[in-house]
Amino acid sequence: MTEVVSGMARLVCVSNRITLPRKSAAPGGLAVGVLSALKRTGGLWLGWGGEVSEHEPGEPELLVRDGVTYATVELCQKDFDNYYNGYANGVLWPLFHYFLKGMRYSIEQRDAYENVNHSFARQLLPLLQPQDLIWVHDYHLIPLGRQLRALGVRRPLGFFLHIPFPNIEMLRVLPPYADLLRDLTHYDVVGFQTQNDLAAFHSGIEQVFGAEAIRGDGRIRIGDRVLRAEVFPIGVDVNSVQSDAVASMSSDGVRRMYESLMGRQLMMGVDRLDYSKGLVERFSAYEHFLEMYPQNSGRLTYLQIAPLSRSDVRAYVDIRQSLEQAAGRTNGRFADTDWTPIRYLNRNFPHATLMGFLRSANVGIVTPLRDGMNLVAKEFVAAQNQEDPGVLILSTLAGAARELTAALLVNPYDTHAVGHAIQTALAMPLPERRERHDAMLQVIRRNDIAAWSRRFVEALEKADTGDARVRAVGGS
Ligand code: ADQ
Repeated sequence: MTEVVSGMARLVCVSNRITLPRKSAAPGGLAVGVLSALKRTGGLWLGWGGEVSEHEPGEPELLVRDGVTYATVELCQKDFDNYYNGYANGVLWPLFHYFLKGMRYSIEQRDAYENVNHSFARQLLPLLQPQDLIWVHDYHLIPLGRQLRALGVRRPLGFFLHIPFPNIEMLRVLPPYADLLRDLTHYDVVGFQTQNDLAAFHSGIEQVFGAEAIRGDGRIRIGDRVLRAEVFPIGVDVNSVQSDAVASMSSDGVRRMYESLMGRQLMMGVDRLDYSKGLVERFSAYEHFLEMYPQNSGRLTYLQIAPLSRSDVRAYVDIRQSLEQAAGRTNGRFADTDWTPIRYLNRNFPHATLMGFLRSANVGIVTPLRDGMNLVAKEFVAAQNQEDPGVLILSTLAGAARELTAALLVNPYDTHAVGHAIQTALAMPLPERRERHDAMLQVIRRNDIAAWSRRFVEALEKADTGDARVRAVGGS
């Protein structure tokens, strides 16, 4: 068990969803990140439990485990439709990932977003203690900081965006884009995954508040408020991924998968079923690969794990259909009586089993069309056998490409180039694989999950000592 670091301040994390202990972990990078931050420091985690309730939300339900208090709030059907599926996942998610085609804006949804944020703030308020540092996560809860301030909260408030931040020319498509930027300035610390995202945020701040708002030292001043906007690349727990991967190699699930390969090489992808993950393009790249390099026929199995997510949103129904067709077409065209080129599975696995699958893979394929970071890329690197590592094919449009420059970097839209990269990966000699892997392992160790949460919490602590406060003059 992780040792809980005790200190003066208590960490309070707020995110749309929470993952309760002992429930099978919902896939998603945010939950992985928040939980490891809280396991290190102890504290409170407030968020929606994932069930739609019949009535308006009452008081949050509390559960205490291993130094962490889980506060579960409820969402009714109307809010689930308008706030969660509507504004968060039908407007902000596509917009922030540059998919305007999938975006549908409506005032009702915008109002629901505001109301649910207000409800979160109202439910959090009685649970707060005088020494708390409050860390809000992701695009569902951008207005929460302003709402908490309006309710009188004066403690340091941080916000971390797990997904990309769009440049002002894209952001301006959103009718209330200026409000969204203003809301972000109510936090003391605003964190992004990459320099690109930070630069995009600056482009928005300049547009709304003028270039003089961004000071030479990187801080942002708006009226009497000062905030810090910085880059905090999220990472993984390298040692725990490694030990899970090694241990699960002898588990029933991983052994069965490995034996079923019958000595074939394995290429592996793990993504939530989401249009931003580039799965349709990836399937088509694999088809090109099989066309261009027929000598691989019967020699490589591509295992794609893609658990369903947000299946009530129209765009997700469409992407699912396209993928089923694409997998069916490739298998129909290239399969043999004893070989299926793509194994496509829409289900969850225990995290440790996934890590064992990744360790078994000769090639990890991570080709999102746009991604805040992408933890699977980092997990793939951490899970490898250092003596004989597999090769990572990584999209230049994933935040992780900023750090994992020793991967085989590809443009996910260039399906021929991705097909070639698969061949290059399969043929790569051991010394080159080791050199690339060593370089990537060093980076993910330096920027691991503990470093991410420690750096963010330190920035919040600085805000607490008055270094960068977003306080109204006279605030306590
Ligand atoms: P996601 O879009 O969910 O995260 P990602 O970063 O890849 O994407 O994280 C997914 C996590 O869920 C990984 O830890 C993975 O192992 C796990 N997972 C995926 N499929 C699973 C399955 N079938 N069973 C069990 N676990 C599974 C968002 C942003 C990313 C950002 C993260 C963290 O979209 O860009 O990296 O938050 O900030």
